[in-house]
Amino acid sequence: MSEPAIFKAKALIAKAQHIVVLTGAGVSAESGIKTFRAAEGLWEEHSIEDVATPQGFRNDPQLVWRFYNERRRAADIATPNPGHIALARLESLRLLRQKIKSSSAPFMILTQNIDGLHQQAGSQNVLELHGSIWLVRCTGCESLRDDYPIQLPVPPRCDECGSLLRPHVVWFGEALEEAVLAQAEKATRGADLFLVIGTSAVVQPAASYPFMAARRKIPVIEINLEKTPVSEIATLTLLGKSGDILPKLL
Ligand code: BJW
Ligand code: ZN
Repeated sequence: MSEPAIFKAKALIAKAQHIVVLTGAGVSAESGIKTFRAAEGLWEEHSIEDVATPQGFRNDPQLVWRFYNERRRAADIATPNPGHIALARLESLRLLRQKIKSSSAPFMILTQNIDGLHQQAGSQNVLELHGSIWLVRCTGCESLRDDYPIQLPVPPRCDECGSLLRPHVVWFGEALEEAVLAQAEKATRGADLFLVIGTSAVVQPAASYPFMAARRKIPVIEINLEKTPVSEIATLTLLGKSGDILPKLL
């Protein structure tokens, strides 16, 4: 990746007052978390319909829980990589620099990831679009808990009402939480720079946010190993690992 591109990206970041960052599985790849759509990715080993849809869970909750128990184990041993840490540092520098109070935050991460690694790296303003692997929801009484052991019994049942528990994540065909959608759209409308990092940008509605920003003529910087649909509208596409590129942008 060329030095002039890094220089241009740094200049856009220095000028921006309201940075919104959309992240995907690629940002956690260097922490040892599998992505979805790569060769040897999660969707090569598992059928999407079986493990990431409400119908799949209804048909075989044991299979789905074995999948999420394995993901909980992987997320538990993972630690933030230099990409996560650079984003957290960028946010803290922005908070120090913020001079005027504004209704839009100076820095916000919209993550499709459920692993919690941005928060573990110290990022404060993180919106989890697809939920969290650490939250478990009761399909009966809707109670939400984060204090279950890393490996749950298969399938787990609610202490309160005995109903089946499910991971608090968003599967295909399920709507994102309304409050989450509203916050993501508000942040995107208030952004004056949009970064898209480590996502194939094919899953809606997350993939639509960089396009919304581009329609408002906001610069969009993409960081990915390869080109994606976002590359068509990006001001800059920086090809490479986010853990290598992000620290260079500070
Ligand atoms: C690196 C790297 C390194 C690797 N450095 N880069 C409009 C049009 C068409 C379809 C739809 C539409 N609206 C809705 C849909 C349907 C569907 C959808 O989008 N389908 C498309 C796939 C066709 N969307 C939904 O169903 C959504 N729901 C919805 O819209 O509901 C509407 C509704 C309203 C009212 C009632 C009912 C419904 C929900 C989508 C939920 C997605 N869920 C998952 C699972 C979450 C839980 C879990 O993690 O288990 O989310 S699927 C999976 O994909 C996961 C991810 O968050 C998501 C995105 O994947 P991501 O992060 O992009 O990963 P990859 O693997 O694809 O890409 C990794 C990238 O990183 C690659 O580009 C690499 O090159 C790169 N990379 N190493 C930098 N080191
Ligand atoms: Zn319950």
